[in-house]
Amino acid sequence: MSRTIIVSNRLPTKIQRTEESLTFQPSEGGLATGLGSIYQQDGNVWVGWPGLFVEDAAEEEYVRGQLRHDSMVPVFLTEAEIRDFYEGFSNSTLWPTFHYFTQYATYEQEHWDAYVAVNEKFCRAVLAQAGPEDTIWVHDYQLLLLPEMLRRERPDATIGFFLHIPFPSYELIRVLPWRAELLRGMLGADLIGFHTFGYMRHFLSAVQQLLGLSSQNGQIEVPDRMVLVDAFPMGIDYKHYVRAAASNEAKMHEATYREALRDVRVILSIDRLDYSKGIAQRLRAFEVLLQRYPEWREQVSLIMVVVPSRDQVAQYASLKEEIDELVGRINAQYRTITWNPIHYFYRSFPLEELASLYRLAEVALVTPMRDGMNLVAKEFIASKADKKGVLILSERAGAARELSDALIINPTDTGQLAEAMHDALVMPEEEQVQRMGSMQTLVRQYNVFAWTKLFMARLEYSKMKQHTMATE
Ligand code: GDG
Repeated sequence: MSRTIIVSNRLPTKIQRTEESLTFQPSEGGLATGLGSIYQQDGNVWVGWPGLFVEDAAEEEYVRGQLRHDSMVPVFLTEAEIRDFYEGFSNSTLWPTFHYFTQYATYEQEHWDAYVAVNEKFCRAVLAQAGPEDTIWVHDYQLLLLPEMLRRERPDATIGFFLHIPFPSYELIRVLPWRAELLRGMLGADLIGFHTFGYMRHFLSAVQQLLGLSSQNGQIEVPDRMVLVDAFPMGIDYKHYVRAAASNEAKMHEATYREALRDVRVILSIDRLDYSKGIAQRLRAFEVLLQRYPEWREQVSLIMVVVPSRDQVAQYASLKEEIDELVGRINAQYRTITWNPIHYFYRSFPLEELASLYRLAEVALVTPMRDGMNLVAKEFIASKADKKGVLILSERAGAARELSDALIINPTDTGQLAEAMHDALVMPEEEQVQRMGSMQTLVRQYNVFAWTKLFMARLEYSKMKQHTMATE
């Protein structure tokens, strides 16, 4: 019987080290939920890094044993690999390049060498699990070389690859010293998926210009095989967010916050700390709103949740300082004894508290400079049972391709963003309900389970097509 092996940099689990022991908790990420229905059945497994440095062989054995019960197989990284592969090549070379921040990208031979070595390590771990008939689904930018490495060892395997971040224009890809190797690595797959057709087009153009391989209808002919390329916009577990928002716990938190905020109207933003998310620009736009429309002072507050992330990488530490300073300055300038313009949280919240913030907010600000998809936008939509609320969405988030009933803005245009906030605050209820209703229909239907099913079906189809071509 054929099995499915999911491979991603991080396993869908959170392991924390306390003084006496390690604690294991399932992670709530969208990918974990979406693929949960696959990897925990029929002997399927998920291969990935458990997210922490494991000290010795005994501890490795213990972690391996614990994860085995939940169909997970760990790939352990050394401290040098965490530094050079993860913080280095993945987060200081690929992440900035793919998000159009080339000024932050570094090009270090040592980081590249570690990237190759860790992809090989993942390859060995997958091969130890996978038989020749198995389906392997590789995820994201940390593992771009893996499809080809697997293909070399298992020429007949069914291999899918999905990129969760944008695929940028050829002009950015061509800057990378290892651009051809990276593209060839991806082409080891039978099916390559992106969130949008735009990313897919950029990929096809890069493959054409850098490898000289042309494509027709999203099919690339490589020696001996066809590679299929397509767009699969990722969704969320819709019902999960509806339920969380309807829970008593979320309602209780909401009531407490409303009382504390004295019924001030709420604009909300939630992101990981990242320069791609446009957090500083958003703060400047909120300041413009308070300058241009003084009537909103003491009437509106911005609740801004920033989840700590990658603080070992230099740009993230300086972005944190910039945000701290901006929040401090704006609050000091505009606050009154009874009103705080910005409520800024640098930490993460449990799901029910997050849901209570989605309930509380009249306006959600999702304004990244670049974002593969952005799931927060979809979660806000799912949480609005009464359909009241307005989403302000950056034209450069993948989600903007689907959510055209949001107020779509250019995040670098602080004036336009401030106007959109004003428009959202004065939008008639009827219009809010109409816009939110049509976005809910879409997000409910194209949920994460539909996404998984579609990708797997397309992967099976691409393999079938290859067999037919080979026997013709
Ligand atoms: C990458 C791509 C693409 C956030 N704060 C808390 C919390 N979260 C959860 C959100 C959401 C998730 O984290 C963030 O997902 P995003 O999609 O917004 O962004 P990335 O983490 O950058 O993800 C992105 C995604 O991959 C999927 O392909 O959409 O473009 O960059 O689910 O709810 N969850 C909890 N507490 C928090 O404080 N519990």
